[in-house]
Amino acid sequence: MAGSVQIASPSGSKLKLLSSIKIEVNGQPAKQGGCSSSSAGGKASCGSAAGAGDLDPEIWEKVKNHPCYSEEAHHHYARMHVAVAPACNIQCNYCNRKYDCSNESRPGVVSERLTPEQAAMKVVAVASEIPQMTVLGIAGPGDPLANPDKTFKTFELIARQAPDIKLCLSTNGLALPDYVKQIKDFNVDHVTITINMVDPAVGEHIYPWVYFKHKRYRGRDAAKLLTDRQMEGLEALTANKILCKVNSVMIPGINDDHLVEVNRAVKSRGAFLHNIMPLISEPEHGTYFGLNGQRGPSAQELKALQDKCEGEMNMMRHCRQCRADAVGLLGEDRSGEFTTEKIEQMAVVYDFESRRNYQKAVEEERQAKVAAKRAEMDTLAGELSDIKLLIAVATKGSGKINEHFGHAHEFQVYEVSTEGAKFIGHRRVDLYCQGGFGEEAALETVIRAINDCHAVFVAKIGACPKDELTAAGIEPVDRYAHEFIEKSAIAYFRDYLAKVKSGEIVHADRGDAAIRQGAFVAA
Ligand code: CLF
Ligand code: SF4
Repeated sequence: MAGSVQIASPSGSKLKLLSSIKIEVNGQPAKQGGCSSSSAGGKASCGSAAGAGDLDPEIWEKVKNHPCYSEEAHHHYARMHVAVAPACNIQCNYCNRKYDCSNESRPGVVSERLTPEQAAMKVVAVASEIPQMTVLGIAGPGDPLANPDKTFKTFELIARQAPDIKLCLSTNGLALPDYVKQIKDFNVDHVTITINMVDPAVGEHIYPWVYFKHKRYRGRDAAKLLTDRQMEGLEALTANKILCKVNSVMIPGINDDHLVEVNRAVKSRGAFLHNIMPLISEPEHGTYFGLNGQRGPSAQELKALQDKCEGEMNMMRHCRQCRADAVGLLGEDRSGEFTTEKIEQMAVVYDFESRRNYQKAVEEERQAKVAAKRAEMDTLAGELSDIKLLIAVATKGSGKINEHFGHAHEFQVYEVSTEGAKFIGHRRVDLYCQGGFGEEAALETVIRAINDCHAVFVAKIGACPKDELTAAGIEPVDRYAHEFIEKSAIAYFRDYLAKVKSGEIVHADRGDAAIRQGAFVAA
């Protein structure tokens, strides 16, 4: 039936509703689930790559299936955004307000704006189609807290209609201190604040103005007001045991060195995770920075800063700079499948039982992945070497090497050493395979994007790209097709070390790689 929603309770009974906001499960209003009683702890001893054994159990409950707060989870679980918040209360020099908020989005993307009612319908539709979708975020297209009525109305509707979905919010922080109580009352237990500076002398080069309590502030006064409000908001959130992530945009020559100080400031106030993102500043996006030639960082500059900041508070390195209406795993974008028009034609069945069963199977696969990695690590025991390699991986998710070279929209990059395999980022690329043929120009961009890698792991690859990658010094590897990534990276590294020791190869570091500019285009 067009536009209808059915909800199947865990016991299997079903209710049929007509695009209605009032949804009941077994005759009772559905309640918000999630982990609202958990303690954030404000501890910096946990982070994005941490697993069940590394974290306080209450925090693990909060992050274990949140694709942004857990690197490990992002291979398996999806998020979606609803673009219900158009207005903004500040101006960032990397933002053109024709497009989505660049604090959580790639510049140059325009999302489909929704009312809270349309947004709730969309969430139920997506959750019924994508059982691994566990988190709903509001991240624009402006600032969610500059649109508080729409934002909280949306959360209220979703909490009622899809109570097993975690709620997430991203803000520039200016209005945050005024909404901490509401955030807590609505069980929003993950909040991101974009903090690019803690020194107004730096901030005045990033923010031309902020608008606060009916008054526009400019220059250093604007930056001072913003940083004071951000710190106040962060402290209030962590005091209320709400898990906080801090996003920072790395702007070479403006705040790149200063972000180490930002890292210290947010860590001391209890932030859980720090996500340093590269500035994307193409002139065609029409931002102040883009039009004035401000460059973004290279892949190695970004990694060096992330490495420098990595301490007790881990760094998020798997951010994809989503769009404000993103849907799917972080590396994919299925928003085109869920336009309002298409949703109105869908017969939606929201089945808790099948969602739960799907997620149970995901957990079993995760455990198998961890066991395989541990077993492979045992074979490296006693190895002493300073060598570190980067490996690019073509994957569709599930932590496996399961994508063809020519079909990859991005490559995930792992650093492997005697310490093990660690996810360090992703590189977005142009699709090599176009209508059955290899595209030469795309191959050049792929090589530029993974130029710092020694090998690329793929499920399959043709002879032509194989030769060109080899000529560029990047070894194409398809012998681990459909196996787990980290286990395979460790096995490759062990063989590599053996070849270095035997003199078969000479190890050499590789060069830098380019971060692809341009808007995020749906696959
Ligand atoms: Fe969305 Fe952000 Fe919540 Fe994630 S995104 S509101 S925390 S559910 Fe995630 Fe996207 Fe990066 Fe954001 S990958 S842009 S960090
Ligand atoms: Fe743009 Fe977001 Fe900055 Fe507002 S907070 S100006 S929407 S990047």
